[in-house]
Amino acid sequence: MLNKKAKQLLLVILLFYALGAEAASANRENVALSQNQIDEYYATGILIIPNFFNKQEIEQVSLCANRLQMEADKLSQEQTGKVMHKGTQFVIDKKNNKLQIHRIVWVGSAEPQLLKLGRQLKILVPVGQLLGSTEADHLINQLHFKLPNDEVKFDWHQDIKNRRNFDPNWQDVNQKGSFVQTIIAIDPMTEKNGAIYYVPKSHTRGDLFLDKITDAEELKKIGELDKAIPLLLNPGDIVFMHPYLIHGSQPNESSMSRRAFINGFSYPGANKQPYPGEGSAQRIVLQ
Ligand SMILES: O=C(O)CCC(=O)C(=O)O
Repeated sequence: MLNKKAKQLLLVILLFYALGAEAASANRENVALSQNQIDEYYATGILIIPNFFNKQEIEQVSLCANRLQMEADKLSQEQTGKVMHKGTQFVIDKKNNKLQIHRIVWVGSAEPQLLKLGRQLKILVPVGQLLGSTEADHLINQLHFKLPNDEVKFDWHQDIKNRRNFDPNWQDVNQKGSFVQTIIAIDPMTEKNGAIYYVPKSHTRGDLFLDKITDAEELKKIGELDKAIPLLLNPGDIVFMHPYLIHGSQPNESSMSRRAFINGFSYPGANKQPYPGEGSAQRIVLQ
């Protein structure tokens, strides 16, 4: 038999766990997408939520990005191309003696705060809803820098191309693309500083193998690129993007940086290959 003190202690422990579980489920409810938002994502291929990261979170991402930019600059004095450093991959170049950062891959290894920020419940729960899964492989934890006049651009593509390039046996396991890309603006994204352009509803046309098209006119026709519109974002805004949505971006010809924090998650079993970066492509729980 338990004495009075032991019973009281047991009661306190039970209460503690009950309140904890309630708080956790309340959190999930607070951050879940509405059915309208899920419908919008599947109807247009894109869902934009303004002010998703608060000022403090954006400040944290920005400070990490500044440190990584300095690392990239230092590394580029010695070597260019794909450079592994502190478990993070720097894809860097020099053009007219100026640094070009094409991307910094798996940034959370060199800057662990970026992994934490990219794995917040408020990102994972919506991703779980869009994938229809309670687990995912965290494939992308990345920064894109478009520094003034650095000539960095991203050709028209569907993200499914990148998934196929990593794993030729990539499988659309959930029949809904099996991948969700999230893009958070660190700086304003405007038509002048190399905004991403996308073709609304293009995801409904499936994998168009745009990477196999070499003729610019044919690409324009097949991709229906004349329908493309700019993604205009403020710092902290997030975009959830379907893996078949056609998008790309032109160089930043303004005097203002255009940086973005990107996290991508795949449905379990879709990807079977490793990704660059220490700790990448891990299976994580989404709730
Ligand atoms: O940062 C950009 O301009 C392009 C981003 C992009 O194409 C992607 O995340 O797939």
